[in-house]
Amino acid sequence: MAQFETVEVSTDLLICGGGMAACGAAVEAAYWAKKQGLKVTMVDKATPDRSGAVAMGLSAINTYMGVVEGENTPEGFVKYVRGDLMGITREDLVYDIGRHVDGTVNLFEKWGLPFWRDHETGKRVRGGKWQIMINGESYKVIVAEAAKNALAEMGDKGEVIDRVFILEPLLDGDRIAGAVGFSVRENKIYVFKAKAVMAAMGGAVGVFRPRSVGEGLGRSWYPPFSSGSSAYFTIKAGAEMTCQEVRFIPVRFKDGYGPVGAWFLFFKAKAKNALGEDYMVTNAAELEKWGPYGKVKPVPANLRNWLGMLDVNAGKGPIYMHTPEAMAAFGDAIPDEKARKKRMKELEAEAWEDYLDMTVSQALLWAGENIRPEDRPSEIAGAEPYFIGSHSGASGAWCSGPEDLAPKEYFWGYNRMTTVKGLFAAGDACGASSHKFSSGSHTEGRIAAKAAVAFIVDNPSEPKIDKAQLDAIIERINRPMKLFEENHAKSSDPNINPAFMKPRQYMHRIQKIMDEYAGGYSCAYTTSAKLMEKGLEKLAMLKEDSEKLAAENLHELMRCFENIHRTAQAEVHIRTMLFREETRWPGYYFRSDIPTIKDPEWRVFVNIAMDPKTGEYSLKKIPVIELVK
Ligand code: SFD
Ligand code: AMP
Repeated sequence: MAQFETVEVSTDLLICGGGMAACGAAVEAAYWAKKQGLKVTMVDKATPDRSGAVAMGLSAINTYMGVVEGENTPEGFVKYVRGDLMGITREDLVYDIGRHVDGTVNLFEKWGLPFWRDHETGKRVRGGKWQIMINGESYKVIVAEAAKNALAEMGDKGEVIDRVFILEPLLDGDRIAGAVGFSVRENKIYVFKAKAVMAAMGGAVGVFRPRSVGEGLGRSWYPPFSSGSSAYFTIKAGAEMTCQEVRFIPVRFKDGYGPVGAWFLFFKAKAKNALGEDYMVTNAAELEKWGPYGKVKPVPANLRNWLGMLDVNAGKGPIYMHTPEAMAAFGDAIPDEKARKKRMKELEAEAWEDYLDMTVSQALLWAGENIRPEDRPSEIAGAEPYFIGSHSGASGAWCSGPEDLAPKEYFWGYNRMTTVKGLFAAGDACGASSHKFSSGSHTEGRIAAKAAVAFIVDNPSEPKIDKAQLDAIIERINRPMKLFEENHAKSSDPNINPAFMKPRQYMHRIQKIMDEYAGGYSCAYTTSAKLMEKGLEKLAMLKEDSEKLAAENLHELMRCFENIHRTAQAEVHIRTMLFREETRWPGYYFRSDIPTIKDPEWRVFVNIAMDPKTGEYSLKKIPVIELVK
């Protein structure tokens, strides 16, 4: 068996991930670290040019205030996010994004990202109140280039390491000391020693059974390579986690997973049931049941889902996005025949570009199913659950807020530092501040990096590495390939063996458990205490069996540990849903044993932490403090 070489990297700030938040962190850290003579290292399991959620590009920037233009304010943003999350959000964190995000968006344009501009006014074209339209196929390439340039300008104090999968945190008592990872291309284990570490490894996909199975397996809305590493890393370090029950169920164009935002907001399309009824109108009375949040405008994303689901459950599905109607309405408003035809052609191009910029598979599916959006409506459906702190979910680490805004309960020294000293989180990794999206995640990376550099300046001592902990991790990395090597000859098919389990088999098992016991799409996102207790029992057995994961090559080795990362996310999710004795986000999940919202009793955050020494979980309620009236 090939031996792993151990490579040691000493740095000051270690940025784990190469996505939107990590690229923001790199740009900002380079600026502050240069002044202090500090080193910054960014490590991505892929390569930042095309890694993470923006790999395929995007067609809109979903968070742009337009403060200078007088369009929105950070206060308005806080009210919007609070409403959308049914009252549960960290207003200090959300406000902090709101007041800084426009500066980040301006940088994107300076770096070369093409924005849609109104021909007459020259203004950026709004997709919706908070969204602006971009020609964003190369969005990530542009953002990554700026990050790499910033680090390159630091000379030997700045480095980007590609294709290294970050596996485990290293701790020195209650302080972070670095991380261990392995190359997915070479037999190398990387030991990173750092004074501060940023977790920016995205969200979690593939925890639940996806709708796309069989030949469609791997197709998902959020990237399949976001496998819960941020959650695992922060949980394993002992950080307090928040909102782990708040999964996101995106309604998407069915099977291609094309996002719906541009259709609802820019094209002003309506979604209707198979009888042609607008469920947002016919089911509006249901909103009364969900307290003050049913009256919020726009209707919270989970309640929009819920109203649609009621029709599907009543046998009125499928639900269709009425693209032809919406496109025709644009044309009808133009009396001149020539101008109307020209506008219709533009609209057709915009409809296709929306997906060619962001979700190519949707454009392929339209082509494959002979769908012209101007002629035929498309089916939409709720997808499998995702864990994504930057979008309309909220799961992530519990982080300190900004000094000038955060109440004392939410402040412990450094902005976006987790409850572990020196460990920071941004983007999907940072919880309770939803609706950051791509621009807000980059902004949060910048905020966190600035604070991380300040932490390093205040805490310049080298953390100590615990040799026993490191040796155990290295042994763990070696095990799956060793297991394969020693046992594969016991059967003729390398995937079926009495001595081991391949990562794909493990993945199917965790997805089945989560789907059936924790409210996956095939159970209409419905669960109950008894189901969740059973699910936890099965997860415990799965965790035992994870010792039998085997890998034939480095790629499968990564798959093994991706699954182990997903399992940590799965466990905190079930435990937190079980703890919260209400149904607060119908349309995301529904507790059939406690089917109502309980305000104000449960208008609280639920935080969960694992003790790294014992592996025991503890949960607690934390008050929601309203800052914006
Ligand atoms: O339409 C490891 N998002 C949208 N944001 C917008 O602003 N506009 C949109 O139009 C958006 N839409 C959308 C979006 C995403 C996707 C997939 C689609 C459509 C189809 C959301 C944003 O993309 C999202 O909010 C941010 O990208 C989040 O940023 P961040 O940094 O938290 O996550 P990332 O960009 O996915 O990066 C993660 C990085 O971590 C790496 N990584 N590296 C080392 N070791 C490990 N173990 C690692 N695990 C992961 C990844 O490689 C990556 O570099 S719409 O639907 O609303
Ligand atoms: P999506 O494509 O669903 O991810 O949505 C993109 C953006 O539009 C996000 O900011 C959503 O919250 C928002 N959005 C999507 N659909 C609607 C809707 N029907 N009403 C208001 N906002 C929406």
